[in-house]
Amino acid sequence: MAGIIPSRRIRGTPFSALVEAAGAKAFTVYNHMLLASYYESYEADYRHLKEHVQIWDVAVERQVSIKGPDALRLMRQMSTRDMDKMAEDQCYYMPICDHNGGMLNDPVAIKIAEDHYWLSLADGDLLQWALGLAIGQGFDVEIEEPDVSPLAVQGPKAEDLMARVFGDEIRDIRFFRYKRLPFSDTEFVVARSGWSKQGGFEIYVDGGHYGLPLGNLLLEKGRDLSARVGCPNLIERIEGGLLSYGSDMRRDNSPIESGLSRFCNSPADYIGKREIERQKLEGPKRQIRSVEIDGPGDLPHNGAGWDVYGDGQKVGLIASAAWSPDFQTNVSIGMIDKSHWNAGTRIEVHTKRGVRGATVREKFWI
Ligand code: THG
Repeated sequence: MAGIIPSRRIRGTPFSALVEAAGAKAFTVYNHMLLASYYESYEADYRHLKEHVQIWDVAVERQVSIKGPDALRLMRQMSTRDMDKMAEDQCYYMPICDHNGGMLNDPVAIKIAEDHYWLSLADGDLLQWALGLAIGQGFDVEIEEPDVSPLAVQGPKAEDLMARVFGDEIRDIRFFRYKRLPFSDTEFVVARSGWSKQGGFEIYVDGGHYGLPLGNLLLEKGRDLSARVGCPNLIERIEGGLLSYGSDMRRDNSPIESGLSRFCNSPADYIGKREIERQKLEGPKRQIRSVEIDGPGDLPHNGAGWDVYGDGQKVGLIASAAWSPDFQTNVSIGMIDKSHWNAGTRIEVHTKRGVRGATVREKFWI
């Protein structure tokens, strides 16, 4: 495939020079910004991520900053989670839904202050939803996309590398909590989070000009740890059941269908609550499932997903699949109808190169 031309619409990031120097071989577009898909290959990147430490340009996780006297009020309206229980140093993974419970995004929210939140977005123009709600109801809040770009440090050696740059304080940061830590003449929000199951941190780089100095320092201090520039890895995130909004679920799916019921516990009258509570009681029609697709590992890539059939009927869609070197099978994430979602059910996956057998599983791989 030919290259992508960056422009004001398809933006580079503060770390783009690092990504290019490291030789990213393929890109996708996410929040109107470039995101590397792999460097050496999906499999080589995967092996390295599971053994060492990688530095990821995830600036595409753009922040929507919501600040002002009505910030908490707006967050209570948008979030399926209990905003009043959020600690001052906490991050929340949260579905945000329309009035029918259809998912609009699944950001990580960060509480910056009592009257200030960042929503670290998945792919989608959620700023416009927040702005519309605020303007339409006359809320006293400022809503903007600040110059804040997450840099993720992921892998089993992430903690050691981070300690060399930010000090041993980072070792005490709990999962989905953050500390403000000094860097150069400023400080950054540093959270224990990230879109892998290998452990690690996300640094919310506030000010694009700090991007390259920080990235280069991490690479330099991580040389003997085999630190490399990397990116979220398709195989590893499927093994871990980390969902990609826009692919695995979208506006026609509720958080209950997306397997995110445990994050729908707000006592507030948030948007979408009626349908979400109904589905919690009565159960959804379909739901996210871990699906193992029979080998070999040469599934053709397919932008639209693969239709799933059972007993001669269409019973679902698989949007993400890859060969797993560790589990020696095709790992995948499917949205499967209730009739066929029980663990052990055999289904058929229709690909451009023929039909493959597959089995619904109880859980993801890692
Ligand atoms: N980090 C930040 N922003 C993001 C992502 C991120 N924005 C886009 C995208 N990723 C949002 N989607 C997810 C999906 C899963 C998780 C985080 C963001 C995740 N889930 C944990 C899990 O499934 O193991 C559980 C989280 C919890 O228990 O609270 O981490 O990665 N900044």
